[in-house]
Amino acid sequence: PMDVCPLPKGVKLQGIDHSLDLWSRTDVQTCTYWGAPIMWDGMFNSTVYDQEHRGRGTSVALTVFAVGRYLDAYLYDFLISAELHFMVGLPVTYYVFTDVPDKVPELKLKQGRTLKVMKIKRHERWQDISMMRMRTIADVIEAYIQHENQYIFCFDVDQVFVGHFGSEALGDLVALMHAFFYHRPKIMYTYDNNPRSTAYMTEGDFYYHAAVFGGSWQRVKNMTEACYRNIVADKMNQVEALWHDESHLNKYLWIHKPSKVLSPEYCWDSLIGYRSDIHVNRLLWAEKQYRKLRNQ
Ligand code: 2GW
Ligand code: MN
Repeated sequence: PMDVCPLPKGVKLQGIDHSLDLWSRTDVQTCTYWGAPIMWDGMFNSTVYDQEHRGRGTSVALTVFAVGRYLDAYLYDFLISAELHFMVGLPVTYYVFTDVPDKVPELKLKQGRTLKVMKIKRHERWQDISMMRMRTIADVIEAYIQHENQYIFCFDVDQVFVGHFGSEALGDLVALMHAFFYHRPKIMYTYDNNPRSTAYMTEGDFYYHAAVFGGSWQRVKNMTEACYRNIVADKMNQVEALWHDESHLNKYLWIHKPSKVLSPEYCWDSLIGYRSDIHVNRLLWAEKQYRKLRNQ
């Protein structure tokens, strides 16, 4: 309901008074052609969103996977930084999925925030570790989240919050513009290019990054189930999409348009360097430790 494009000052839409919003970005695309806002810094007043969500009693689930060495490498910094910046002021339930539950660091969380550790089995291939998240997310929504949280956000673990990532990012179905591709011509998007894969696509809207997606539990359940079904269908045909779960996510979001798109300010890679349209960093890619982590 709050997924609306910039409105004239003073207009109230579904309970949200957007007259406090600044809507001041003219250097970037702020709205998709199907009417979803693209959230850039300077477009919104986060206090308005916080007030609305606190009034509604919104609570948010966060899922993150830390399997094998990724736990030691990334999980602590991810969680500590989420406490400082992710949905501050709202109740948050962290779901940490790992094969080594004993290694999850004990953290003192802020009031209203809880952490649940879920043991999962470790897949042989890293591609499967990544892809099977879709199934696990759908399952945990079914088992727990649907009864406890209205919204869910799903994250890669190899990143660190460095700035406000708040309730303005909540919406029915939320996807993130990939930092590498948002300013590039569509011809460079790395959609799956194999007609035998269910993720195959020849045109799209944006290249979305699978490191961050979210929405209402209903919409995210539908999306993760559909992606998982397609991943299984591909396995039956002995094909694998070019960028694994990310390819399936992009295909789904081409057919089912997101109701809100996050700018790359919501997941930036410092290695890209300075860009004048990136006004703030909210989440940053952690340094890749491929040599240490991928050759085990
Ligand atoms: C992944 C690759 C190679 C070796 C290990 C792993 C690995 C991943 C692992 O050992 N343990 C683990 O918990 N993971 C989880 O999968 C972790 O949450 C991690 O953030 C996520 C995705 O793997 P990652 O971050 O190494 O892959 P990226 O940053 O290249 O991810 C993009 O592409 C992926 C598909 O290839 C996914 O779509 C991901 O969401 C994208 O950001
Ligand atoms: Mn990652």
